[in-house]
Amino acid sequence: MAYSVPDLPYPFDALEPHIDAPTMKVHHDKHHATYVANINKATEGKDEKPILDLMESAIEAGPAIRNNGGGHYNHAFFWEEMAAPGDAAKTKPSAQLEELINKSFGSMDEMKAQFEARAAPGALFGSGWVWVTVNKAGDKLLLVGTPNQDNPLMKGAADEISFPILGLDVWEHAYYLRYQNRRPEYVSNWWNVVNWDKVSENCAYVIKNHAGVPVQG
Ligand code: MN3
Repeated sequence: MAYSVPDLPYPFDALEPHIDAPTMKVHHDKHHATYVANINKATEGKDEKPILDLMESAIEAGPAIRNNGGGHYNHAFFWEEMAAPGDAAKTKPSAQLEELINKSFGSMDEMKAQFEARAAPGALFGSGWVWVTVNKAGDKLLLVGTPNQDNPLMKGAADEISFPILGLDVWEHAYYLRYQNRRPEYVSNWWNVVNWDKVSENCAYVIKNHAGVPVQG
């Protein structure tokens, strides 16, 4: 079974005006598809485990698995955590997630402010991702920035392995058509399309299973 690009759970234009349809189309159909084609090449003839299972040892497995396996996992995860602005606005953090946010950051507003600071070009130079993760003990949220297509599930990508519940792609291809160099504006607008029901589900999953969230494809 080869890896595949999962369908978006909404139309390409669903996230307008915060993320534009042409960006979504090229991001999903070209960028994500290229990672999938390349991870299939890198794992050809081998047993293709769920992509999640490749993450922990991806860095020691070498650049083909690290970059393309990470690229596939990260994008499959990213599509699922968003929803059309009207739908996203109806979602909210679960009691469990809200408690962890308050305990770890003080408040949702403070978490968002710290996230935006972490995603700023001065803090995360070049291409990468910013994540909200649950620590290994399952009792605290962390903010983690990773370069390129690394993620916090990979041993060696950050100080400690932790489990993403929310992640933002801050590669230029994720925002340049609409925002050009204005990455901070992309980041602050993106909150309007975050599906907190899905983030809450991710949070419950990682706390229950002490493992990363499985993805489609
Ligand atoms: Mn991307």
